[in-house]
Amino acid sequence: MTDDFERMWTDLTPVGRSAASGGYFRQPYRGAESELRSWFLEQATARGLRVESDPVGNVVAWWAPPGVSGPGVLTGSHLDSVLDGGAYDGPLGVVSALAAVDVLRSRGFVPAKPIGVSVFVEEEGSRFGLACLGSRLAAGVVPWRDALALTDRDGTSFEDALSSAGLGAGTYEPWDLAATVDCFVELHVEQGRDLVDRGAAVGVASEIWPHGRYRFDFTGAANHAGSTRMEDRQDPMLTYAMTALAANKQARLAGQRATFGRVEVAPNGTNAIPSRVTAWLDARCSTDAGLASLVEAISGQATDRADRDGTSLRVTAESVSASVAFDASMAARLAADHEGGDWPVIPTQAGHDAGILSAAGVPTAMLFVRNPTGVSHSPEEHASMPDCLVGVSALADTLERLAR
Ligand code: HGY
Ligand code: MN
Ligand code: MN
Repeated sequence: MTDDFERMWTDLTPVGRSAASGGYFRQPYRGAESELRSWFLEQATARGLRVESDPVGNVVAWWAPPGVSGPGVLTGSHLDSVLDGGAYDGPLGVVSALAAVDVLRSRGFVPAKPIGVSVFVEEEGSRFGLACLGSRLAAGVVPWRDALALTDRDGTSFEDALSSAGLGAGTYEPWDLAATVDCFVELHVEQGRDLVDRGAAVGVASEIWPHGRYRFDFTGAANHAGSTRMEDRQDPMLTYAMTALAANKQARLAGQRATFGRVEVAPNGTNAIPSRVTAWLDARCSTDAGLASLVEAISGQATDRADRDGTSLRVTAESVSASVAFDASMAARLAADHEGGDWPVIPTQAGHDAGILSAAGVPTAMLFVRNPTGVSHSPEEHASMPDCLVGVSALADTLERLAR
């Protein structure tokens, strides 16, 4: 199993990797991500798996031995990355799923239900702004027309991106999840330090924190950076800066998370007061009510500041994911009775396709693999090869339990 996994991992390592930062740029329907999808199809075909893909490029490679049919056990993750992201977030779940099928076959295990290895597109929402776009479409929770109208930073619509990738369709039929998926398990590198602090290589997810992405449009008055007295300005950069500080303070007070990681300034000149600043807030809380009140508090303080600065503000929710509590009995069952003791059952503040399928009523679980630093969404993201291999065996054991 080791060489299978290591060979596949070596295949992927250079794809979409920046020589400057060592980080990954694998945005959907662009070179690197399309290369990864072709690689996946080759791997599936080499294993004799039956490949099904939908009009947006979500794909499942099925292992269904003769006489085995009906709703299957789905396992997989995503191949797209955030901008300058890590190697493990997403691909670890896909490669581990292929390697786990190899392990089960080498054990002579014959599944009583089909086992499908899945790849959902645009999980990060790093190109079109809506997190888990592929799995949301598959689950039927985002209207097709709305998805087609999403645009990237260059103004390219999702519809145009699909057609230039040779994908797309007049209409999109959500998956018949009840008929095709018995349950879903996603293996993912942990994005945090819970496992490393517990000295555990593998964990099971209990929940996903609710989280959202909110666009803040600050509008002011362009003017000369030199001849305009400070008291005469309507400077949206000032309103934005105070908002970023307020968000940080509010999140600390409430023990939650708030991040402004993306800002666009117009006209972005060195010697001119900007006319507009657009910034995106990523907010995450332990409860849905907490998320609503954190965003409300930040928006309220931003509006008050705008009034003082003579600027204006519009806040638009672009991507909101409600809290997900995974099936507790399924999590407990999968975490129990392992050599070396039960796996810890832990929360995550990161969103996943597993959250979308769980919310759509599919019995769902997540396995986490230890991340020695906890760092993610960064070139520094890492998991040790021994821990990755432990993850493959853990996933194989889990699939065996689910597909028996
Ligand atoms: O942003 C997230 O929560 C996840 O990594 N997609
Ligand atoms: Mn991610
Ligand atoms: Mn991920």
